[in-house]
Amino acid sequence: MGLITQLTPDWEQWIVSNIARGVPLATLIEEMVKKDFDLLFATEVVARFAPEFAGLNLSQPQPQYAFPIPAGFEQHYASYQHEPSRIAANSSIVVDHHAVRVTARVGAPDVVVLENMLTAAECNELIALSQPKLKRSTIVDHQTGAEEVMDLRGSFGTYFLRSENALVACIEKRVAALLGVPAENGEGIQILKYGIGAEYKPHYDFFLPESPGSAKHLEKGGQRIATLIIYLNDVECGGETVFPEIDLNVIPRKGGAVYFSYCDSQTRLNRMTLHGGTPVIHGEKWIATIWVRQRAYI
Ligand code: PD2
Ligand code: ZN
Repeated sequence: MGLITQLTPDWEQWIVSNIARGVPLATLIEEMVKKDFDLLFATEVVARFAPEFAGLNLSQPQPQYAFPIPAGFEQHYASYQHEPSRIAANSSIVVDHHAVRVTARVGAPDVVVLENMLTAAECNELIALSQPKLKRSTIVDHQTGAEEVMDLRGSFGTYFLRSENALVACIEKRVAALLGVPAENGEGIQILKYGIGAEYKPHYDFFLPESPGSAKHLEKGGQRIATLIIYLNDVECGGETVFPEIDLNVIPRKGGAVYFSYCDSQTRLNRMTLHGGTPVIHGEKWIATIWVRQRAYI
């Protein structure tokens, strides 16, 4: 028997009422697939009733992404100056005997999409080393600076100390050479694993100057200036890194990466770098993130 690709009124009612009850959309799709619905069809119909899902509409500016600049903090944002990208203009950049390919760029903000940042074997090894250490991810509360488990992230993560092992040291050296920034300015590599339905709602990676909780984080190494997100596997559907202000979605590709910078040399911040991770619809998503600071992060 073929998979179901038609919706009866009672199924339609079931989807609408469960969305209204707040059931995670990925759970609805999973239930439908268990009842022999075609996965893509189930994803499409759920997205039809909740179009913000599946990355379908995430590139459109959404009301919840509006983060007005609080009075008194305009100077941190308004005068942001674009500076030349840290990543060379070449299409292929050889760093430490390893060729990283550049596949796309956005000029302002400075966003660069890369291929072959890591080899497949390096991705596999990072996953294998991380798997036993995974814990529910936390997020920094901007008011208090404390790390808390929040629904905003819905992922599991772990991290490596700088130079924790030979592979980590090799990756840090490669990233430092690619960006022309000392390896000690990087925070330790963070690993995240997202299962079906897990997402990372749009946010900034820099510490908001107006948030009381930021001071504690700025003491060590200063502001974050740039992020490198490395994809450790291919994701069958979903799990894209989305930049809603510039209508850009980056598709995870094993070994590929997206780099973006958001803090100029005068510590002014670029709010166009709002970004998030769309829900994983099918498969799982593994990433390694390196956040780069203004100074040594010791
Ligand atoms: O997993 C992602 O695509 C993602 C999206 C937004 C990761 C991060 N932010 C991050 O690690 O900061
Ligand atoms: Zn982020």
